[in-house]
Order: sequence, then C-alpha cells, then structure tokens
Amino acid sequence: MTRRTIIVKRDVQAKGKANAAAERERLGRRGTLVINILSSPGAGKTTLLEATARHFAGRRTMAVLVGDLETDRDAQRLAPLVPTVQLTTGGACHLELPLVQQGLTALGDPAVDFLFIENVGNLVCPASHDLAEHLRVVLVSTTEGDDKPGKYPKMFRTSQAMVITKTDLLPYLPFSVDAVTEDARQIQPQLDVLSLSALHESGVSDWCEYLEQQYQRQLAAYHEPAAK
Ligand SMILES: Nc1nc2c(ncn2[C@@H]2O[C@H](COP(=O)(O)OP(=O)(O)OP(=O)(O)O)[C@@H](O)[C@H]2O)c(=O)[nH]1
Ligand SMILES: [Mg+2]
Repeated sequence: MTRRTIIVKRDVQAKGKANAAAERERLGRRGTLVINILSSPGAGKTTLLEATARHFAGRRTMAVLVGDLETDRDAQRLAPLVPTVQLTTGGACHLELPLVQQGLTALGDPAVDFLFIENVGNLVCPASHDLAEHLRVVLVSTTEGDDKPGKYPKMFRTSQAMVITKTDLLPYLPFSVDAVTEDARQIQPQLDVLSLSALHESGVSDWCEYLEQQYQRQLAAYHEPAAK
C-alpha cells in the first residue's frame, strides 16, 4: 500500500475561530458575559447553575443554554428559575458554536448580563471548541479525585477558572484542595481557583462575586476610549 502525506498549509479551523471571535465581540459589546461551564459528567454543573440563578434573582439577568447527548432533564430543572434552552447533540460529546447560536436564537437572543453555556459532561472534547465564551470555567468535584488536572491538561490549560465542587463531602473523601490546586496551576499558573458546595449553598456568594468582577471588568474593557 502506498502512503501519501498531504500537507495542509492553512488552519482548517480558521473560519470557526473567526465566527467565534465575531460572536464574542457582538455579545461582549452589548454587555453580555458568556461563560462556558465544563466538567466531567455529574460534577455539579446544573446544581451550581440552579444556585447561581437563585443568588442573582432580582439582581442580575441570566439565561442558560444547556447541552446534553439526549433528554431535556437539565433544562427542566433550570427553566423554573431562568430562561433556558436545551441543546441536544444527538450523541456528539461536545457543543459547537452553530448549535449554541441556534439555542440563542430560540431564546430570543436576550441581552442578559450573564449567558451560561453548560457543556456536555466530558473533560476531553469540549476543551477544543470555542463557543464564543468570555470565560471558561472547569469544575472538579471532590468525588472525582484530586489527580484530574494533570490527566486532562487541555481542559485546564484553556480555562480561566477552576471551581472545586461538593466540598461538603471533603470530610469523607481522600481529596486535597491544595493538591488539585497545585496540579492545575502546574498547567495553568494564572488559573483562578474557587471552592464551594452548591447543594449547601456554601461558597456560592463568592462564586457570584467572582462572576460580578469578571462582568465589571468586561464592561470596562468594551467601554474604554479607543487608543489614538
Ligand atoms: N454532596 C453534594 N452533591 C452535589 C453537589 N452538587 C451537585 N451534587 C449532586 O451531584 C449529582 C450531579 O449533579 P448535577 O448538577 O446534575 O451535575 P452535572 O455536572 O450537571 O451533570 P451532567 O449534566 O449529567 O454532566 C446530583 O445528584 C447532585 O445533587 C454538592 O455541592 N454536594
Ligand atoms: Mg447537568
């Protein structure tokens, strides 16, 4: 069998990257902070979004696009709290921008302060897809073990923040907050680290304060006078 090597001299993802950059700019300019929430299955993404919605009720506006392979179970949990659209990938292990944009249209493209995208539970593939987010947040739950950053480095390298979830279970598990933080910062030294229990609503106000800071920072960046 003859073997041929084809050298591709252009970035095959260039169009997707440009579309994501344009959508990020559009949403940022109008005052919406887009947050891509990633984790392994069951780390507590939907539970954290429920707690976040309760915290921001009456203070900040938010909407959620929630991705899953099948079912609208997460959307059913969130819809009583905030405008939510379920994105069903039909088997794909991650979300891509066109599906996110369809979801945004289905929501009516609301000019909310925070647009959360709950990605499909998976620490691998979602790391490679830009969904036009301004902030990428990876959750690690205490039940998963504190060795995950080094094993799934791209997810942590491409995130701005890591949230350690289910801290109420720390007394029962061999999980070290210091070890997981050190492991993650070996990969991404600038990583912001928070820890909380969404179930017990402990640490949720610090998380929301962090989001508020990111929101204010973005508003200031888009409204800075243009450099002459
Ligand atoms: N003890 C404890 N359990 C939690 C906490 N947060 C979530 N859980 C539980 O963990 C399980 C999974 O939570 P979800 O919020 O559905 O997790 P998810 O990441 O959205 O799951 P997928 O969307 O399926 O990937 C549920 O049984 C939650 O009640 C927490 O802070 N403490
Ligand atoms: Mg979920």
